[in-house]
Amino acid sequence: MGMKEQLLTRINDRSAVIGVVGLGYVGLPLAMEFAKAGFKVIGYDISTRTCDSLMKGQSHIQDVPSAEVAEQVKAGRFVATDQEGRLKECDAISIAVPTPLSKTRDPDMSFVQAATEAIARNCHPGMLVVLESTTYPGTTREVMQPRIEAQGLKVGRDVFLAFSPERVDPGNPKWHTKNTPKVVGGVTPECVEVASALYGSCIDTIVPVSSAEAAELVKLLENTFRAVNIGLVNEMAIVCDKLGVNVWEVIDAAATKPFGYMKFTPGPGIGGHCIPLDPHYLAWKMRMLNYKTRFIDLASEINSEMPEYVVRKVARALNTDRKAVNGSHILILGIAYKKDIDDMRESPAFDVMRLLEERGAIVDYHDPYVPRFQEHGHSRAGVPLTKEALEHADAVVIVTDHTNVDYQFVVDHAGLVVDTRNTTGKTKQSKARIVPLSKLSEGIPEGELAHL
Ligand code: SAJ
Repeated sequence: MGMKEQLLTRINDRSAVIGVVGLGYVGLPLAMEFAKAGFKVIGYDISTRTCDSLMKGQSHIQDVPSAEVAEQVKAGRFVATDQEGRLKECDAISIAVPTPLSKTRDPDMSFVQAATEAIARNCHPGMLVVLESTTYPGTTREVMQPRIEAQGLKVGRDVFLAFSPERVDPGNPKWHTKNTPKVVGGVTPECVEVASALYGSCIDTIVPVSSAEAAELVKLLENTFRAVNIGLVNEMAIVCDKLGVNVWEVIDAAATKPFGYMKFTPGPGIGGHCIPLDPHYLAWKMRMLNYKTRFIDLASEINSEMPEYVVRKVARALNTDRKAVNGSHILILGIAYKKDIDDMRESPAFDVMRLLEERGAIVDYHDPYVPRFQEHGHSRAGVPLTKEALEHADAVVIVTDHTNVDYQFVVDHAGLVVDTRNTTGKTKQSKARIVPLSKLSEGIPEGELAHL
């Protein structure tokens, strides 16, 4: 029986040992799905603290309940370790490590390279390796394959190598690792077959594609699609501002089209570990091939200008009250990168706060999901959302629209609210002067406009 048949048998009878490298928002949910499917799972992470807390049954990932971790640890189906030598015991390994951008917005492949080295030092005949981290097309074949074959193992015969993009949407109440279709592309057809069998053991829908490059590009298309369309609606917000039109009304009306349209909403910029970064992996690869990906570059330009656009709106709104930004007290509502999560990575709120402080504003923030964060080596705490805090602020700026904030309370006690997310569109007329993202007006309460 060949290596492929042996591995398929061990996957089918659940005797295969599965490794997951990187126990973050992608790796930990995946490890739990493999464990729940009946496999023994070895989670490898370089953070000893993460491994220790997981072994105590504590989850650091919002979408993974601690009870689930504790159950799998207790059942002996999941172990978290910072010892890379444990990877030797694995028949299949999924890599879910970060792929950030460097300061010059070039791919930072250091985590993928470190994981590849750890696996190369511990791989053996019959092993399947799957890269899940978002990366430029060609990584699996150009970076991982040579390193593994340098161990004297032939990909497609002795070992199997595939790419399968992660599609985790943190905080999504409906779509999880198990029910989100899983694209799988391999370096050879045998690699696709084995990787599809592995993921098919615990994920409802498998979508095999013909190559690792195709799978790498699927992910980049998905997230470039988002970045470009968010850039489009952000530009539409600026267009509506200049025309004095409510961009939210335009978008909501356009969204009634039952075909050929998909709703995106403007905001103060884009954050997260996917959308602002992933498209630049493709742009970088294409630059190496002397091609300029203009859509990606333009979307990035517009999206990264939005914090400045918001700060200009705040300055104009304060000016209407004969106030300068300099010396004004400004309360930012919501600093996570999107609503109802605690993740702040790449959040545009930090750009808005920085730009306001550079102009001399005294900035506080309130975010029920982010009570404090580390800034320049020291801890910065949010303030409670009280009547006094709202009355004290010269301007309140809604940057992230968490559902659990009482926006009626905000508009009842604040004097000026700059709303970048249209959360006040549903509040009753109140004391506050509300300035929306696109200039409907800068002074007339929304309710009175209906008669103009
Ligand atoms: N944003 C807008 N307008 C929109 C949508 C998003 O301004 O219409 C902003 C958000 O506020 C946020 C950023 O863009 O700052 C990213 O938002 P996102 O909804 O894309 O959320 P992410 O970053 O969590 O994206 C993830 C992605 N998942 C992966 O890449 C694995 C993405 O592919 C998902 O489609 C997305 O979740 C989702 O569906 O929400």
